[in-house]
Amino acid sequence: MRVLANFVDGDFVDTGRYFDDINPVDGSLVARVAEADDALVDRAVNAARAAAGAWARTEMAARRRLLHAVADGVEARFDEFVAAEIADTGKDERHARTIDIVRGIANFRFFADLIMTRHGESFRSPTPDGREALSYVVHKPLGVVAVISPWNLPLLLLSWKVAPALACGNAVVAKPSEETPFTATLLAEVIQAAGLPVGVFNLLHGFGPGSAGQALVEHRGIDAITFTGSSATGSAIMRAAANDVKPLSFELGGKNAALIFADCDFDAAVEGTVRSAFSNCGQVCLCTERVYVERPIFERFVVAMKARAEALTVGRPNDPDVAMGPLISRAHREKVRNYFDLAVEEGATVVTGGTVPLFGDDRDGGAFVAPTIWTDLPDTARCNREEIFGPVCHIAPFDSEEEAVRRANDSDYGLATTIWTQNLARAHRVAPQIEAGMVWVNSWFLRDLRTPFGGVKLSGIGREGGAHSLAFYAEPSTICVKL
Ligand code: NAD
Ligand code: 6OD
Repeated sequence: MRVLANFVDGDFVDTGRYFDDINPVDGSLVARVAEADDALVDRAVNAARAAAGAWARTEMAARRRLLHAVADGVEARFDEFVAAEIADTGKDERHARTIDIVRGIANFRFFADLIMTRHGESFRSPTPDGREALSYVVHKPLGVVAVISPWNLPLLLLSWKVAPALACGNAVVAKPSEETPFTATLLAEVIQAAGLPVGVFNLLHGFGPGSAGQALVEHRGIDAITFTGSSATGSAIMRAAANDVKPLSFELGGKNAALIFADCDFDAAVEGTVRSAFSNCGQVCLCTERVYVERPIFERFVVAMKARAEALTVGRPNDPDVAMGPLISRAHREKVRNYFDLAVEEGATVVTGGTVPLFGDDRDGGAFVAPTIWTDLPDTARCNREEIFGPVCHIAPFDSEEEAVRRANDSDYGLATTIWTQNLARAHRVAPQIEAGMVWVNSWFLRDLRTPFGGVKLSGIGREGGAHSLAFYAEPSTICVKL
């Protein structure tokens, strides 16, 4: 059985204490994972501290070359990365091939090149004694950055933070989700082979509370924390970071709305909403869980969504007909099933789904659920307010633009909203009124890596992407010279 080891100070470290990496397709064991203890967390942070200074002084062009070498290394082992991501998550192969691993590579290339474009500021100003001062700004890496990532898009979201942190000259200690340690370990192999200096990148395996996650965020040797995951974990990390007032960047949960206006391209809106609700088994922070449809097309929209959801094939990731794999784990499926029960208690009409499919083979040991659509819940229902993070959406009618905006914004979260309309004036009028970090019009999950990404309210703190990432992973320092 494969053992996934930690990567600390340039070496792979097997601690001899293991947890299981489980395949959610059938419950089989993918690998045993060596859990980092407090001593190893300490070693990793110290290794990163020892390496940080030289890495910060390394020529930007050399850092760029090394990050491209990492991208080359992932590309060279592309199929292995795809297989590892699928083994850990059960996600459909098309998703892993065209989104997860491709974006993992793109993240390294994008930030490798972007760092070369960073430019400074300078100002000349008169001094009180009639001379002049030149003020200019230098950008300093933060030092050692802790990267904590979730399981839904494992390599994509890990590299989204590791790449800019390294590009800016920081050393990194990363902890991927305990559910998805595989591609992170392959990435450590690639980074070692690419020749990054020892200690610049370290990888720890483990859980959150009482394990490597908590030990890492509480460690005094960490200079900043960048985290993607649930809002509840974000709160816990914020408390841990408070004593040392550590800089934080948080990409957290969502309860995202879609606004479907009667003047939309109907088929495109249905297709887009099926994608935004059920992609990756509904386990993307940007997934739509609340759908508001203008009343004249409401009934037709529900009927079309039901037909499309029921046509989605649920099953094995490598079956080309399969559109949806399992949830990440049996434990997560229990959470989603509890919402199935709660929705009925709260008065939902179950349009489709709300069930666990039975296959009559080894997949019954997995974590599958059927794509699920509800109607008739009030906006105050817990199923309409809490992030479920499964292939589930509620569809409700609305009567006016003002009402649509008000109900979209009536949420503790504010990550993403989609608007479907062919009236561009309406799109431009509505979009800026939406309380979310991202609004898509007639589309979903189109990403330009230069744009700011993040959320408002419970959905996060700060923005990453393009210049916003460079702003988080380095600190400007002003130097003023009297001339
Ligand atoms: P999670 O919060 O349970 O775990 C995320 C990571 O944090 C894991 O590595 C976990 O081990 C670690 N962790 C947990 N408790 C910790 C603690 N006390 N201290 C330090 N580390 C700790 O999230 P998840 O279940 O892995 O991911 C799903 C959640 O992530 C959803 O809420 C989803 O919306 C959110 N998410 C948000 C974005 C975004 O960009 N906004 C992207 C992906 C996922
Ligand atoms: O595309 C990205 O950069 C990004 N951070 C996506 C997040 C998806 C959430 O599951």
